[in-house]
Amino acid sequence: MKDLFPMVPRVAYEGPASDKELAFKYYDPEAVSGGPGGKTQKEALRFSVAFWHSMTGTGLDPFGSGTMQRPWDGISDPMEIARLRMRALFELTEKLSIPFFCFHDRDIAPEGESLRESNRKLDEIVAFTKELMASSPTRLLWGTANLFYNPRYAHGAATSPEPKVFAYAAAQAKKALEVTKELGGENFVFWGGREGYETLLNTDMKREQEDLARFLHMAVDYAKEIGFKGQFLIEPKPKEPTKHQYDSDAAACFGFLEEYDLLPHFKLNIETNHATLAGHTMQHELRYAREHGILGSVDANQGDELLGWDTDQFPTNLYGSTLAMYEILKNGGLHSGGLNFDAKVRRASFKPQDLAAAHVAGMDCMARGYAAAGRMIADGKIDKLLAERYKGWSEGLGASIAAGKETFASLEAYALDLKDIELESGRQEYLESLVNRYL
Ligand code: XUL
Ligand code: CO
Repeated sequence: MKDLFPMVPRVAYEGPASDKELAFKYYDPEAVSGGPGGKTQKEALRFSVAFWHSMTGTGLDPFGSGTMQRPWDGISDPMEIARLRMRALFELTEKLSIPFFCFHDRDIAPEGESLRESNRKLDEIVAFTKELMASSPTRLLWGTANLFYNPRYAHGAATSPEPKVFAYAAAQAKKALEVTKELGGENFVFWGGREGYETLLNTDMKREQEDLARFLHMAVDYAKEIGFKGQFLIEPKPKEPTKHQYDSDAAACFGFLEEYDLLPHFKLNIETNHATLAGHTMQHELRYAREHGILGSVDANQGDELLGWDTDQFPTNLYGSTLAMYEILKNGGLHSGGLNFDAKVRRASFKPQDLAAAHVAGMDCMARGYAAAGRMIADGKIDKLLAERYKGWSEGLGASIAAGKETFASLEAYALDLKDIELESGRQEYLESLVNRYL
């Protein structure tokens, strides 16, 4: 088949000294070096292209039209465009040694007049995708249903006050689950873009959350019925497009999953820019998820500290990627999850080369962070200092409190005449400079 991106070469690892834009300086797909675990970097990092940003996105923003130069420019048949986009996806993943991709149902095939017609178009593109997969190493990391774009979802999908919308969303998610299974997807994501509210004056919050939980239980039941073995993931985000989204951060998701008996079935897909919008660091969100056993996958991107919205930039911040990879390594990796570049090139980066360069930049940043986090863990200084900080809890009084042997009264008896409790320093500046040494 003719190349759709002839200007994008097969990208190879050339090492940190390389000056080439389209060469890997740190990501060495087949190399086992770079982090602990005996896996190749490709196996450990499990990179993925987000179909919606990289293939469907046009560069459109509220102030201007699309800018992207793509091989389907000037073509008017939406199904022909859909096939070209899918071919382009496989070309990009293969040239860049990216093992996975992710999609929403409506990214890969156009929506029809009815759900029946949309399903028919989707089936056609899924069959075409399967053909491409037969001769390609590219696999599906996750699929999802777009339950936010169409005007019918203006008040929410699973949380809409209109039951007909709930039914439509359920039918759409059912189909998305079927095609994800058909394409061998390893996970299935729910991002509640419209599952929230603009004002509580018109919102029955309790009812909406119950409806959302019911919807997710239906998904779990249907997966069982059709034998879909992939991992279900919820993607936290606090706001945008709604003012308040129910899945606002990892802790809110954990509480929700626990309350509605969904914890055995769901983990989280944590996105860097969503963490920032929630007022957390990515490390905080990953730490919370990992310590609660629900770290499933990552949407690897970054925001802009000066902008308060979801800019979805490719990750190039080494400090952030290192601390994220530190949590991921402590989680024993991402298992069936991966590092999905839920990121878009800037509107002014409109050439196909920019799309390749952006992925190269993101992969190099994450691979370098992976190596740095590996050094951090292997060196063990941070783990040792952390253990020392809490050592009081494994001896004497601390051990007794931790074992549940003490009460307010017994502690009062202990504390009444205590004087001069000696504290250790938190040593934050030293720890931060220690991290810089691993970078
Ligand atoms: C939106 C977002 C979505 C999800 C999938 O902010 O991150 O693209 O990743 O629906
Ligand atoms: Co995302």
